[in-house]
Amino acid sequence: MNSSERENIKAAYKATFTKKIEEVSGNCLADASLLKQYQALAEMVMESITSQWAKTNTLYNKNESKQVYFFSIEFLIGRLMKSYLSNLGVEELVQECSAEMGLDYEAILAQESDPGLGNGGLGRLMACYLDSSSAMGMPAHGNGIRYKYGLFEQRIINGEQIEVADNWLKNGYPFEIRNPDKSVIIKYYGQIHSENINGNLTFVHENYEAIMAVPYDIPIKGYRNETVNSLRLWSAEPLEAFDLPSFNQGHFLNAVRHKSEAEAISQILYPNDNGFDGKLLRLKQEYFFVCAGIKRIIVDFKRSNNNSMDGFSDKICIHINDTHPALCGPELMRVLMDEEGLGWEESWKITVAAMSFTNHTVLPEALEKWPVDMMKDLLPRIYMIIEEINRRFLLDLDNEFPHDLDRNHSLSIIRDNYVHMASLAIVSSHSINGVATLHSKILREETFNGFYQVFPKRFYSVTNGVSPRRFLMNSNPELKTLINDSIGPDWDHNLFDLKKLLNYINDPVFYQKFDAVKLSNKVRLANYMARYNNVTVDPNSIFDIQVKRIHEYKRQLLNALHVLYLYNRLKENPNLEMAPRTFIFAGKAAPGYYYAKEVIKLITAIAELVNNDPSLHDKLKVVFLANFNVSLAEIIYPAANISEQISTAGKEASGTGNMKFMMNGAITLGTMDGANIEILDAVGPSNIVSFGLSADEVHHYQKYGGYRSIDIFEQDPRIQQVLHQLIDGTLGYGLSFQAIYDSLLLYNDGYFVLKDFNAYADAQNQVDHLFRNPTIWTKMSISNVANSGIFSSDRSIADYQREIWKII
Ligand code: 26W
Repeated sequence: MNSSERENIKAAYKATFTKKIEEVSGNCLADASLLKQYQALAEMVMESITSQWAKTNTLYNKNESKQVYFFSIEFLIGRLMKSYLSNLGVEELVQECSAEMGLDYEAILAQESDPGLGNGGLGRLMACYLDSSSAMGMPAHGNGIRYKYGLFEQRIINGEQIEVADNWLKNGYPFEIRNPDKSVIIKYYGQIHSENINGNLTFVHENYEAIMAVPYDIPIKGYRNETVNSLRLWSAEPLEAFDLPSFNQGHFLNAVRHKSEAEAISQILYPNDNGFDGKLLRLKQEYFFVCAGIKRIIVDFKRSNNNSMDGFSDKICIHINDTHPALCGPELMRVLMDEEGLGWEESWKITVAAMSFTNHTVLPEALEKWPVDMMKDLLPRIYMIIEEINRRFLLDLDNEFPHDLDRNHSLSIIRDNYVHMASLAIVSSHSINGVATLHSKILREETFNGFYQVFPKRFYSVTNGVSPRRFLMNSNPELKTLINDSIGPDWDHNLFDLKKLLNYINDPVFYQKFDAVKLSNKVRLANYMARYNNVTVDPNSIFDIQVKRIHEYKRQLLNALHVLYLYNRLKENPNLEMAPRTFIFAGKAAPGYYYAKEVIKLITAIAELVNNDPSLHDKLKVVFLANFNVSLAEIIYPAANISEQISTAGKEASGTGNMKFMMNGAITLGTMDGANIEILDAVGPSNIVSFGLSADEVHHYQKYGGYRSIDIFEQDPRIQQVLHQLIDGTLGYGLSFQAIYDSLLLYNDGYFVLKDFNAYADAQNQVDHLFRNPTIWTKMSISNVANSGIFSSDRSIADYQREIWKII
């Protein structure tokens, strides 16, 4: 495009935008609020996407290519405007025009609410996979729930977490289209009768309670290509809003009761990450989006397939993201048999061929199991089908391993009066995979070993990945520009090309530019902390960052105890030689997770102690940033020097924050857990700092005993001092962290915090030494960016295509 063409386009953009402002606000541009400016821009974006969207759908409706559907109870998509603009290739243009019109581009973008429709890793992974599928021109769609309230907003008041409802829809949401014509009726409760109709045994569902699932579709626009896939989120509504007879009889509350009961199903996201609580409403949610999603897939498939189900599993992949959508198996069976009239054998073949399952956690407390009575009551036909799936599976088992009662019992989908959802997912899928090499190994050898012996060929591994567009190009534009200027722009289509940066690994000029980018990102975060936390930090200090959900296994406690230890060292020796450090934490605790909330309190108490002690001469600062979400994450990762990935080995399935940090040049300080192991493989041992027990060692202690935390306590005066400080008033008058203290000593430190303390302190010391040699540090940092290509979610999607969905 030459410059006069560009000027024409800019003039057209400005005119359209000005007109749009009038349309959405009834005001002229000069009087339009930021919110209206954002809404006008959003409408323009939707207008430029929808025709491509329609074209993509027409193509898909021809039924030529295989379609993947991600069923997930969470999609943590984050703000979309920047992605849309950049994927359309118009971001610079919009930025320039905004500036010329005197508008604040960043402030306009900040008007968008951040849809928190997920808790953490699992939900964010789905968003990255949708982003990558579209970028790669692959037909893949999301199917989930349109929660009216997403994950709570976290405020920190007096050092404690306070939860506030997340009303993300309060100003409307411009990127969704409501499609009531595609609604699906969902049936709960009631009884099942079998009838003989024309010689066929037919199941009839009676006296059920029906509600309506209404889809809202969000376009997922590919990066600079023609593909626009869909994220379909279902909202629950009553069949009829108002019960007129009740109203007329004066029963006003009754008249609307049904409405609020129906709406309750998509009202709120359960705020638990890695912890199962078997609430009826959650089971309703799970069936809700499964039933609605499967129905639409079948309707669309048949319409483009001469009204026949032939070839269904050659054209449709139903991918279940952890066990929350595991009812896809029995639901597909139900539709195939009861509605499409197929027999069991044929339906089962289709179901297993269509379904694949990814597991995301090995924590036993997260594995879903539903009480038989609850399932039977709420979903009578589904329960019948699960019983039959199980009966046939146990028969097969008995043929293969005769009289092996223990095995039969431990693999039974229904056992001890519960329906075990992982077992259901495994039996009804053709593939099961973990999310990192170590995690997949643990699934095969421990968690699902029994199933592995029965179905060895069903087990795969696909290491997670993250979107390089969201977590590098869009959130770290200065680094993007530096990379473009150095190796050219083509790495945007193949992140492995970042390896070309290794050509600069000894180039002092490049070092300077690279360091300047990091510093600029740190200044941005420092400004944020000054504004929201009222803490002044030195942007030249080491930004040592741990951001993720607060959980015992993630061991924020290990980090916090070490900060306290460092504080003690500095108090003892104010001249201690060390690079100044800023320890930054962020993350939400599940509202009912007392212990995790105590950890937040502990961190904020340590921050209070450390930040207000002038004798430390600003060598140490501690900040807890409230309300960690995708938008905040985008500011944090680019500013990090150290990425804390310190879970008890064997517990973190993969981790994806670790990859986002690495892509932005942070050095991983980590245990040999999850994808940290693969980060080590990618960067080499000299570009990572690792420490601590291995997963095998942890496993050994857990199985055979032999670890006594009290022994470590007794032998190590540093640990004694730090643990006493938890309860002796050091951390604030009247503040005592007795529960944490007890977990470490009385209950033998289940997550090996004290066991790993020494190794962690040594590793932190090593970090200090490395950082004080800027040449070595910058080299390490560049190596991390250069070798992060393998952690692009484009690579993960390519792996799924090849191994799991067998596309191309
Ligand atoms: C039923 C309660 C519940 C809710 C969410 C149980 C389990 C979950 C998820 C499976 C937990 C989760 O988010 N797991 C994370 O998944 C990421 C993506 O694969 C991994 O990177 C993280 O290591 C894993 O903790």
